[in-house]
Amino acid sequence: MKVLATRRYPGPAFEELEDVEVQPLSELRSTRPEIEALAVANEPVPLDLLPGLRLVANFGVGYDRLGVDELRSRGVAVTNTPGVLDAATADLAFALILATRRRVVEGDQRVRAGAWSGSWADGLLAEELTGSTLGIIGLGRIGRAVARRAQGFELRVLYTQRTRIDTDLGEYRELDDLLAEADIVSIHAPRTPETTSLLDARRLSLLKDGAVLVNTARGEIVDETALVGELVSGRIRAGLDVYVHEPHVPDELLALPNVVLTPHLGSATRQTREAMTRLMVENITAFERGEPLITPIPD
Ligand code: 8YV
Repeated sequence: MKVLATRRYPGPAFEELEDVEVQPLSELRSTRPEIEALAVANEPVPLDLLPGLRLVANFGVGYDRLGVDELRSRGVAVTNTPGVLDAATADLAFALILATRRRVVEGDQRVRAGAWSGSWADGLLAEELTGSTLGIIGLGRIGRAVARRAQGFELRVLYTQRTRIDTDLGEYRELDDLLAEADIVSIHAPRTPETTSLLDARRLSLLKDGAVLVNTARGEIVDETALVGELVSGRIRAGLDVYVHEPHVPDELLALPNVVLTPHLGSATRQTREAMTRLMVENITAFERGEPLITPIPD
């Protein structure tokens, strides 16, 4: 089966693909009817150029940019890589929670600028993390991994979720109540029509003064213009790994001390990326053998 991969995906499993061509989608110039499977990283799939496509194997758990409705209507199977990136993404959420809450980047910049002139007591006082309240939006696999880490920091955990679940990982709250009560809010929901702009200007205004918002999910879940307004005013703090128009980051954020910015690093550990490649390749080979897909996207 002829596979097109939009890049050489990391790790040894990629070498197991027998008939693979590596080419970014932006370089496809003509129709390629012989391509039956596409290995892709949440990029829009050009079905007009790939009329023979039967499988899209996504490198990543989120598949919001693939154009899934169109793929389904043409009978193209779609897989993703859930589970293997939960720990890495939860770890990054905590890195952002700690960095933002404890003003780590401001401290780093002060040292590098040669501006650390006072004593240990000279400013940069933060709010304590231990004992504070964490609100998790989306208690799926990644949200639960964040909740488990929160226990080690003695955080009180609130969560909100489309359907209320029975769990001892946190207390359920309606979204608006969670936003008003939490000291830190971390987003772990997929981007869907229901979650796009879920945190709009009204909901952002519910956050407490000095609250921390962390987003390692998708930029589109937050109204970015409203978020920029809240951050420019200095009312809240944020740790952001995702943006609406990646790799563009709103200019207004770049000089702000109350924001920590990372370039979509959620799954970016060697072990996790290699496991993502392995799961993607296993889905492709299962399809090729006519076996059930390992992780088809949910209906
Ligand atoms: C990927 C991600 O780096 O899995 C996801 O949903 O956002 C990241 O792990 C990105 O989607 C590229 O596939």
